[in-house]
Amino acid sequence: MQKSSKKILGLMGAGSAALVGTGAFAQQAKNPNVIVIMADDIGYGDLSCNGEKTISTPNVEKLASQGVRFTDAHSAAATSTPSRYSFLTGHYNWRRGDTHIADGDAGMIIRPEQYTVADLFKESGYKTGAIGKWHLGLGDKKGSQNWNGVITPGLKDIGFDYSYIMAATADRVPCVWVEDMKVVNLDANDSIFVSYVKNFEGEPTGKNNPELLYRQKPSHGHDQSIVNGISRIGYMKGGKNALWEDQFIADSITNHAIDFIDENKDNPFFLYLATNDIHVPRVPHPRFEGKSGMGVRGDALLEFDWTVGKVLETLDRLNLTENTIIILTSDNGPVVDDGYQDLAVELLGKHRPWGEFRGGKYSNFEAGTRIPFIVSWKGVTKGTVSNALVAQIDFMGSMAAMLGKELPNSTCIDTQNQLKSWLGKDKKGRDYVVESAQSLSISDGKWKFIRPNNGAKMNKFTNTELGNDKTPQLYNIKKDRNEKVNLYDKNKKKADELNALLEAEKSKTQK
Ligand code: NG6
Ligand code: CA
Repeated sequence: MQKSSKKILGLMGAGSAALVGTGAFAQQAKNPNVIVIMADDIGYGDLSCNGEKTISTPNVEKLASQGVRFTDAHSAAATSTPSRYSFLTGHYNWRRGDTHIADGDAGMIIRPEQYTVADLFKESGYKTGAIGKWHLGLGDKKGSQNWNGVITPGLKDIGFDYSYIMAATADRVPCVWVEDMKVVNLDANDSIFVSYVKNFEGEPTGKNNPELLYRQKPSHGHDQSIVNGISRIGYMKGGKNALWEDQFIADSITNHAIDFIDENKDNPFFLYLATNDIHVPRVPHPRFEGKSGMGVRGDALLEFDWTVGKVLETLDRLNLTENTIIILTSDNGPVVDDGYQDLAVELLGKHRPWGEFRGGKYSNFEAGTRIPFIVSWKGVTKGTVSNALVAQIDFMGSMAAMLGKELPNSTCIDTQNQLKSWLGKDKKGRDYVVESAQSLSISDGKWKFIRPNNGAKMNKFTNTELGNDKTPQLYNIKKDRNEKVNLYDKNKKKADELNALLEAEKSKTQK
């Protein structure tokens, strides 16, 4: 794998040159700032701009009112690690066997030699930052990190000038912030130890000491080390001063994002702002408590909306609104009970996190990977709705086009220049998208084909229909939004066509 090469991928097409020269686009400064707000587990129906009347997310609505809101946008995968891997590299997760949901002590999945979107911006003279949830491994090898020193390789080695991150997820140890590859607030006399194999002697666990779980109890899994009265996945010991407090996670992420924007107001910047909301354990700040009427899951959605509001406010204050592209999306579809007894199921009421789609996080069905997607560039986009077929994996190709940069002959073989569709100027978008969950699926916007799979029909813990079936599935997703009628037997020709496209994708290799 080469980081850069003289040989160029033929991605640019009628990219930046054509767009930059025309209309409103020409009015904009050459190198707009780019902020990606990557939510965690927020479903298509979880944001009020997408039509559900059960929740109100006004700041996201405001963003939509000045951007392009997409109805047919897709993440590459139905869980975090593989989805984020694809987003940041332009390379499908399923081409590798090691992008499954990462432990908190996983080694770096994106290695320093792999080209990333952060490299792309950095090479274009941007300051680059990653703030919030990471979940793509740190350090060289699983379990090998020095949590008490410099954790290397780290985000600096894959293009991020600045990082302030949680190593994995809020429900996985270590429960600490890592800033520029070092644990924040670490007391030198209280070293941190992490293991995903066995507990440290004398340390309580959710399993053995349920009486210590004063904040949230697990509904499934999550019964290992206890931090702040919540048991997590994995074992950790020490680092008392460095432990995050769950109710301040969103504030901490948001404040660091604001600081990053402030510090870079005079130069182009790329900020990957990955919220912890609304992943489990859901512990929003007390000021959101009870505000949604849906319990902590709904309150965390309001907290997410607050973060969006703070970003918009900061850009306004610094006069950067017109010169900043904001992309708001989510890593995968929604889940209600994801392992803690937080009353999310009981208090959901009529709210449909998945909108009109079937399944959810983990699923081959549409709600697994059909995600919220808004692209806003004030002055260029204008509060429209687009039904174009778009995919997160095109971030790399589209941004390269915007920057007038050619992508190196690297692993980013799956990304396309979709800048025109992302800015609402092309109504069609991609010819098809590939999605991965339990199986691989492909959709051309009208037809969706799911490969046969022997997996379970249900995730019985989260109560999610997984979309696994021993026979191939073909749905007319335009009409049959809920994937109820399998048309495979009636239209084998279409299924074969789509399957052949999938096969062709699978055999594509690095040039
Ligand atoms: C699952 C966890 C779930 C969540 C998920 C990753 C259990 C029982 N479930 O294994 O709670 O952490 O992994 O979510 O442990 S993701 O959004 O980061 O992919
Ligand atoms: Ca997720």
